[in-house]
Amino acid sequence: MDTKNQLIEKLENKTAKVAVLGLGYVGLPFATVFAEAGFNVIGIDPDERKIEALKKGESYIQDVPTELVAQLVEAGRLEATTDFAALAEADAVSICVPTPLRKTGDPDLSFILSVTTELAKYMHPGMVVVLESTTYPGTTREILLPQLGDDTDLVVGEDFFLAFSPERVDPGREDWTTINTPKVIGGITDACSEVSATWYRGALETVVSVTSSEVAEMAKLLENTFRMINIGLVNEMAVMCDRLGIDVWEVIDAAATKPFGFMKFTPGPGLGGHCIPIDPLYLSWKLRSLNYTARFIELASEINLGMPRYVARKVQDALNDQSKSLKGSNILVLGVAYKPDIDDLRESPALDVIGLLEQSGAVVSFHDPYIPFIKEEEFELQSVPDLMSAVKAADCVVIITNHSDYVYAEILETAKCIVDTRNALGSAQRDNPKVFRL
Ligand code: SAJ
Repeated sequence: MDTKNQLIEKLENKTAKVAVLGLGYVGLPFATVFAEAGFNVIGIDPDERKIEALKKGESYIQDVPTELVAQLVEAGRLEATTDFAALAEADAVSICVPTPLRKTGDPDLSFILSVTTELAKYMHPGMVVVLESTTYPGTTREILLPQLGDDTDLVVGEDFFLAFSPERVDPGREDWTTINTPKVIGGITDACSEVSATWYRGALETVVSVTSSEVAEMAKLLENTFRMINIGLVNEMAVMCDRLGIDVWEVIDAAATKPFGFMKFTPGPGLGGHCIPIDPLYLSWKLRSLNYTARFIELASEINLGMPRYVARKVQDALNDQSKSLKGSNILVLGVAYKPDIDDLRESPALDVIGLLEQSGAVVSFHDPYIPFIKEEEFELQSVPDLMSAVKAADCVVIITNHSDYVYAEILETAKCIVDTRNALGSAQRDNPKVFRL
């Protein structure tokens, strides 16, 4: 039996040893799902704290229950190590490392490059490798293949199999999970697509095979660019409606009554998170290298990046209404996580709003039930311990993230004035003189 069919047999009977490189919000759910499905999984991550926690049977990811980790570790289904040498025994490897942006706005592939260099040391015939990290089209073929194939004399599609499958993890979501969210996967060759899809079908409910790794890479970028551009559109609608004296929230609700051909997005203080503000810039960066300007992405990014400043101006208008200046005023920011009811601060526009207000001399504090403190280069702040006394003391309260924990009626009653960037107070406050809305 040839290498491909031997590997397929091990994947189908789940005797294949699975390795997951990177145990963050994508890697740990992936590792537990494949372990639950019956594979023996070893998680590899350079962060000792993560490995120690997992060895003790503890989860550090909101969506992965500690009881599940404990049970899988106890059963010997899930192991964890910082040592990449564990890859020597692996048959199926999933790469789930971060793909952030550099300060320059260019893609930072350093995490992919470092784990690929390690993986190349342990490559052997009969391995399948799948990259999950969001990246520009061509990364799997141009970056991983040379290191995993050419440098090891292994022939892709015969000795080893290489594919891309975009992660679709939405932190905090309970309806769509790693197991039931349809998973797109595409290989360097047809045999790579076949082997990798066989592996994934051993644990995931719906696996959608596409003809190449580039199609899979681009599908993910379309998904998230679609969101980023539509959020940019409604943010610009908010600015235009403000100029026109029209309630943008009522406009959007009215448009959303259309049962077809429309998808509701809402304006906000900017674009946060680990995906939406970042992934599209991987695409525009790649196209620039091909002398093409991805105008929609660049325009939407410009609009979204301008929203924190737009909000800071709203705060200035609200204070001006009380004949107060920004300088010296006490501003309370409510909600700093990048979206409601989660504890993730990555790329949160709240950080930009706070920075801008502080630059104008305002005295800024924040409250967030999920985030106890903020440690940025420009400032460090603790979440205020007593919410309502802080609301009462503030010259202006700014709702940046509309966590469902807040009792907005009480905040409305107590605050001197409120800038509501999420329509958290509802359109009934449209004519309330102390409420300023996007
Ligand atoms: N946002 C708006 N207006 C909107 C929607 C979002 O301002 O109408 C803002 C949010 O406040 C946040 C940012 O955009 O700051 C991103 O929001 P998001 O809802 O897209 O949340 P994410 O970043 O967690 O997106 C994830 C994505 N999942 C993956 O990339 C695997 C995205 O593809 C999902 O569609 C999204 O969750 C989801 O549907 O919740």
